[in-house]
Amino acid sequence: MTVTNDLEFEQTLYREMLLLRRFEEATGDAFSRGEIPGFTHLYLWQEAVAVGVCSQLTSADQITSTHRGHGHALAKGLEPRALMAELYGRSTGVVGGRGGSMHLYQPELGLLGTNGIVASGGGLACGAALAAKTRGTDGIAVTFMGDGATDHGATHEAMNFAAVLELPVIFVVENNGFSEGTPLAAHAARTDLAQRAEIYGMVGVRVDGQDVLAVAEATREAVRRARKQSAPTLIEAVTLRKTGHFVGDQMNYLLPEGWTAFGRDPLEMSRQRLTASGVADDWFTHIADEIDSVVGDSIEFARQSPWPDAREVTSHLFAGENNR
Ligand SMILES: Cc1ncc(C[n+]2csc(CCOP(=O)(O)OP(=O)(O)O)c2C)c(N)n1
Ligand SMILES: [Mg+2]
Repeated sequence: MTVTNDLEFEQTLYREMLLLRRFEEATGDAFSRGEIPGFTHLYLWQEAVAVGVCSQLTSADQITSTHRGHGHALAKGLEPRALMAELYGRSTGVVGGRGGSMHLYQPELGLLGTNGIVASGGGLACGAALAAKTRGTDGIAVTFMGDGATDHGATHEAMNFAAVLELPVIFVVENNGFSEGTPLAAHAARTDLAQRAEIYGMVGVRVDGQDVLAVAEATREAVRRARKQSAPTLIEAVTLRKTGHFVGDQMNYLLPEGWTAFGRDPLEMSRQRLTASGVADDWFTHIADEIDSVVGDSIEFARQSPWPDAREVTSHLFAGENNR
């Protein structure tokens, strides 16, 4: 059986994508109200990538993520309350309110960190994959990165390293066409990023990043290759950035010809397919109500949670010295 003919499976993915969508919409609103400090990048309209990829992983498989990482964290199983409280800087957040949006860690879920340093995740994923291979587990590692990260030297090193050491790593490039205000064609002469895999000696596939089943299917194959053959794969998921680079981005830069922020909505695509397969409107209403209450609850939880204790500001800095 392939992943593309299982109705219940797609319903699960739809629900998950809706959670990511509503969570990010609520995050954007809370940020605009001044309730969330710092800086935040939303994962709107890229939901099919995180959800499709993570649907093929176990909690023993590690992922590394980016500055745009809330969706990856949720798709890997992070509790909405623990994420929202972290964004609010509260002690009940996943890392006690110390990390915020770009430093979300929960290794027992396989969440090896969102990360504000562009292109830093590839090397970390290689490390996790090397550890799994050395220990003889069948764990694998996935690194999510943007198109911008593909032209950073650290990504080249990581891909070469994974290929030459035959590591069970999947490089997922979310090609949303932009690196901040720079369109891909302004920093890459060849914009078909999957073809780069060939020079490293690994398999590269380009997939429709708005189609959650297509992403899941490509990942299933890459996971098989990683687990059974200990071979890396590069998946380029073609997607789009629905909004500005960060919440508050005025987008007063030159948009490339043909750019439209109103491309294909992964949720709508999935909904149409489910409807055609006989899923009734009631089901969608029920799921939306359920998700709205989960997200609303996460906001209330975050608001009511205490701030971290200032006396613990130096905790977790040194191994074994957590109470300094
Ligand atoms: C090493 C490094 N260089 C520059 C930046 C500033 N920066 C933050 S996000 C970003 C754009 C990344 O684009 P992409 O990888 O395509 O991800 P997207 O924002 O599209 O998801 C840049 C240049 C950074 N955080 N780290
Ligand atoms: Mg990008």
